[in-house]
Amino acid sequence: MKTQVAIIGGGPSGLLLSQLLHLQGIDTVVLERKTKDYVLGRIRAGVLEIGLVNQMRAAGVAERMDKEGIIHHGTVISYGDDQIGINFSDHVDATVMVYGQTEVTRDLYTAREAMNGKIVFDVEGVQINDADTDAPYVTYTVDGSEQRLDCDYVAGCDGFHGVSRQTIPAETRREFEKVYPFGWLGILSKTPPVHDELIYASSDIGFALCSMRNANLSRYYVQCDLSDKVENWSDAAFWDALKRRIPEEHADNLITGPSIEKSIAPLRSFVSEPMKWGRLFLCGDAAHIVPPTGAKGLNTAASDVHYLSQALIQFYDNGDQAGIDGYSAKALARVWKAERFSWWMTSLLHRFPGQSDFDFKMQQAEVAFLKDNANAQAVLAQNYVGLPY
Ligand code: FAS
Ligand code: PHB
Repeated sequence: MKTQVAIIGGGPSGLLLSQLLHLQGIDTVVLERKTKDYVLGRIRAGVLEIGLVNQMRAAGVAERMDKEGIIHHGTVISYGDDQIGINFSDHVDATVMVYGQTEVTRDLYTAREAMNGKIVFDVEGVQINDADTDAPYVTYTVDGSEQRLDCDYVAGCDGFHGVSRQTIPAETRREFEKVYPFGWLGILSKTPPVHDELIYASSDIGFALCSMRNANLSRYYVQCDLSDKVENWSDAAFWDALKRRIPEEHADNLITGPSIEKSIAPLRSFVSEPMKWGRLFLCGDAAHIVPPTGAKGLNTAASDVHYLSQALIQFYDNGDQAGIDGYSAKALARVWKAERFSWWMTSLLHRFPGQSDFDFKMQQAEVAFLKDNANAQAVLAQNYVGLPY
């Protein structure tokens, strides 16, 4: 089989890239290790920056998002008894859209299938070959038979545990990592959200986040130990921990219910440079990971896809290689700003095991400055709604 762009991974990065390239007449094949149902069963991001919203609209897959998504004009940061309302429009001319990553991925699959996009599920043993030559090809197995896909370029959209990043020689890669000494225990419940905006809460016993998917589907998180296991957390224990971490006025209004999904995500900051090696490009979690505190994971994958799709469209349109050659530097410039904001939000709002009294005072001073200073709030708003592409 031959294609112009082989895309490894059928998550949001791979699907959005495939859709944007298809609309410009560029042929792609998406190779996905799991089934579609498995991919759609993963509960992840919930907040879309305007950049991703606009890409969904440009990709022609925004109808349901624009109907069911919820526009948010601000968010709440609470620290102990203090609550700081960040009203985005006081600082930037932008909002965010609350619409689950699961729905983004579902909309992309629906569009790809409606346009007869070539997506191969349940692939095994994907290998990227000769990426450092002018004739790369991908080999894989599906239904027990070995396959070869010749292509012009390979987009590694296969997430943190994929094969693409490992295809770049270790001596070429520079990896940067910070692992946080805690995780997030998240639940999904068919209950009305506790507040009409997200609440990022920091308390003496740890962090909590009140988020949502729609008027009757809420997403909540509490900071948990790295050694914690989901089975150790009953729903009652989760709701109790959440109530004790969020402001009393919200805790009193919290409507609880059975969890329909419960999972623990570790928190790490990670970047692998470069994001291009020969004719292989890395996109999204294949190249970088952020702690979800700043809602930047999916959104930074989206900016990678923007830069890469524009570069490939430019090349196939007129042979201009500038975008392709400049992809890694351009993507990384924005990636590192998302890493910084996610690290800052995580450092500000979590209780670190063994945190020194001095570090605790620094956290309190940072919150006090945020509360009192409009410029500090503007910086948070600019980063939260999404820095320009
Ligand atoms: P993905 O990991 O989503 O997709 C990669 C795809 O490649 C997967 O479908 C995988 O099956 C496939 N694949 C892997 N190896 C392969 C191989 N060898 N061959 C073929 N296919 C292969 N971000 C937020 O903004 N907010 C959040 O709350 C949030 N929560 C998260 C919770 C968890 C547990 C995780 C892991 C991530 C979370 N993220 C969150 C980040 C997440 O949303 C990612 O940024 C987003 O999924 C990135 O999309 P992709 O780059 O497409 O990678
Ligand atoms: C979510 O709704 O899952 C969510 C929202 C904002 C975050 C992280 C997760 O920062």
